Amino acid sequence: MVSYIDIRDGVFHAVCPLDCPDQCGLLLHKKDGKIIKVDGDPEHPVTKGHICNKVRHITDRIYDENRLKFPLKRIGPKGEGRFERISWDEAIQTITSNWKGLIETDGPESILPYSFYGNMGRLSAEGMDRRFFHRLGASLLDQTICSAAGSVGYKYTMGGSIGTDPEETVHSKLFVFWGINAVSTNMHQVALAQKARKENGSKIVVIDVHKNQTGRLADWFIPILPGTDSALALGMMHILFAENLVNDEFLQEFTVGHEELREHVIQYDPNTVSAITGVPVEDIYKLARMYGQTSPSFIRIGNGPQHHDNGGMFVRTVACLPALTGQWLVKGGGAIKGNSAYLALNTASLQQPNLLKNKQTRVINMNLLGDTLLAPDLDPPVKSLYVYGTNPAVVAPESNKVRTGLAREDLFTVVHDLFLTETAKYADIVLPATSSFENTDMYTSYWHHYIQLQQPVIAPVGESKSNVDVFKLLAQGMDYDDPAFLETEADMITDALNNPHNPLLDGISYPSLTVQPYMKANVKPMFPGALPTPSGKIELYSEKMKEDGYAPLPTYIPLKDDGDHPFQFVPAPTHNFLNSTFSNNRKHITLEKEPRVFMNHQDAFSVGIEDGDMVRIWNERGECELKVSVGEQVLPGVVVTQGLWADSAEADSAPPQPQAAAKQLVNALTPARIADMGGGATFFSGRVSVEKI
Ligand SMILES: Nc1nc2c(c(=O)[nH]1)N[C@H]1C(S)=C(S)[C@@H](COP(=O)(O)OP(=O)(O)OC[C@H]3O[C@@H](n4cnc5c(=O)[nH]c(N)nc54)[C@H](O)[C@@H]3O)O[C@H]1N2
Ligand SMILES: Nc1nc2c(c(=O)[nH]1)N[C@H]1C(S)=C(S)[C@@H](COP(=O)(O)OP(=O)(O)OC[C@H]3O[C@@H](n4cnc5c(=O)[nH]c(N)nc54)[C@H](O)[C@@H]3O)O[C@H]1N2
Ligand code: SF4
Ligand SMILES: [Mo]
Repeated sequence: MVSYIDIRDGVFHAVCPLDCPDQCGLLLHKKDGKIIKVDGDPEHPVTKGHICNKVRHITDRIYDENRLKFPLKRIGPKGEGRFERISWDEAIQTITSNWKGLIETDGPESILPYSFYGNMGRLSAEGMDRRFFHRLGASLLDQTICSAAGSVGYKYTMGGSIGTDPEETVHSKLFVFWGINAVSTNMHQVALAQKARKENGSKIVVIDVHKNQTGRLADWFIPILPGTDSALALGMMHILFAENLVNDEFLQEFTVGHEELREHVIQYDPNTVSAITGVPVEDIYKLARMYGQTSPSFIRIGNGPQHHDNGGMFVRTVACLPALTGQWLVKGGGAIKGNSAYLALNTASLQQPNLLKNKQTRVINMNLLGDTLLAPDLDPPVKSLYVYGTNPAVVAPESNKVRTGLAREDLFTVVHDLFLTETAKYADIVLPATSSFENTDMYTSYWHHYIQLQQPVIAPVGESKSNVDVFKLLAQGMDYDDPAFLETEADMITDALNNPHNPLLDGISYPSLTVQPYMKANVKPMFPGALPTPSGKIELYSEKMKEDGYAPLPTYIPLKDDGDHPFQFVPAPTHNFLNSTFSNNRKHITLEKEPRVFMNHQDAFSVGIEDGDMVRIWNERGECELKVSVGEQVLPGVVVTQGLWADSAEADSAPPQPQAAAKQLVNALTPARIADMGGGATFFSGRVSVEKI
């Protein structure tokens, strides 16, 4: 639907749609019907006019000449990328007649929706799509690729995705960025820390396996071996208890299991912990004492250490630290893993699982896409895949398996995206998607507490359509006449905001969002009051974990055996891309330059590799080729890459590389093993060999 603002020029409020905690308020400058400039909105209470470079250049993406403008059907082999234009009628007709056939022959669960948060809009990412697939009775997707393990781990300790209000962290005296590359991935948390450092002399500590931009701005950077962070947190607890740096009143009143924990952490003495983590004994003491003696202290828990075999237990463990020193009662103290619970919507109204009519549909873990597509005995087999808001051929683990699965001749694949992504090249039908500035949608941050409405600022590019509109068309094509598919975006937002279980949304409505660009959840102090854990307190000991088969106390569990390769492989995200988004846009590729692998000089010396050499990185799952950067940025035994690069670093539609020949595809090497909790991903728990080419 085109709104009145489409025809006017001027400056318009907008919200960043990307999967980034900051969810910046934007101002779009529009002239002659086109966005000519993107700025931060100085009025946004948290992001205050500052935005990242990626989004400053987002118009290069929105108006990229390669944006999809029409529906396409494949005319060459899967993966090759040859398509021809078709009409929307033909596209919808082809998809729905295929699905009607599959429902007859194999049942609706042979159809698998595969999506993630390429656009964080709640209607786009989990609105009309869910209604549609519920009505169809498709397989359900368990969206585990990002923060599933850590969210479950945090929940065992704290009861839900609730943490410190980031606006208050400016009062903190100590910021611990733990496994988060916040300069790239949460820049406004860094801005708050820098303000505190400047105004109050606050200290910034970064604990990471890679001295990246965030490590470089720290007052103290602590390098650690991958997957060993729980041991470091337990070593800190050992010292906090031993040196009586704990807050006994807080422990008594607000926690369960502090006596058990005190006994339990005796085994994690600094010598033992140092041997596990690679952190020197004196640094473990220094860190524990700094943490125990500084108040307020704030821990920003990142996604890095939770993308491991033991990632859930890491977050569960580190989430105990603020309780030991009573930080939850101190303004600006505490921790943030994620804050999504404060803005929890009425998902039953938004997603309408009632349309499933009590059918139990199977659930497929998205990290297992390759295995799922290749499984010989899955009943029913997945015969159709509908991909939107994600690019699994690049971002999913074990990508060679994923691509082999996508190449299956009997798999009917539809991809809805703004670009002909690596995944789209395998599709039978490709549908063009609008950018978020062409749609109405609602955005809730998972870090700060603000909610924002996006209304269309520009007209859809070409014949592109929003996710909501495509699912409405698909519903029509399937002859579904449920009222759920007739609702407007405004209706859906109203449904979603009307959540009797979340009083923090009181007063926030669709009409109020149309006049107030930024509305905040009515957040109250967390203590005193009951937490959503079984005991209502912070669970240092968790009976629920015991029931679920975990150690009930925080515990260090080593990574799984991943073969005999000498290096731990950490393929992390990068500054100028957002996952694989922007990896196909010329401006962003130019900013990012080229993909590299970071290696310690001792390792490089011992295998005869020099800075700037091209190396082959390989294991049983696959290989890739990158330029090496030798130095002190990583510990010996660890290699790190940054960025999910496109198959071809050329922004134009260069001939696609055949399957498994994409040289920069780091996920060819990553394991599709499932983490300890929540079905999470283990991108950083793989091992590799490295050799000079
Ligand atoms: N610029 C940019 N911003 C982004 C993204 C992006 O791709 N680019 N992605 C977005 C998304 S979807 C997410 S989930 C977030 C993720 O953002 P973050 O929370 O920052 O998580 P990661 O970038 O995955 O990893 C963070 C850090 O963990 C380190 N690390 C890896 N393993 C370990 C370990 O075992 N221990 C410790 N201590 N550190 C470890 C890595 O070196 C990396 O510096 O960022 C979002 N924002
Ligand atoms: N090696 C390694 N792999 C990783 C990670 C890592 O750290 N290392 N991080 C993992 C994490 S945390 C995450 S969250 C995943 C993320 O991976 P993805 O969810 O795949 O994220 P993107 O690569 O940004 O792809 C999003 C796609 O959605 C499309 N899109 C944007 N808006 C819309 C829309 O409105 N409609 C439709 N239909 N499409 C749209 C974009 O054009 C883009 O192609 O990657 C994971 N993969
Ligand atoms: S990607 Fe993050 S930092 Fe950049 S504009 Fe969007 S919300 Fe802000
Ligand atoms: Mo993510």
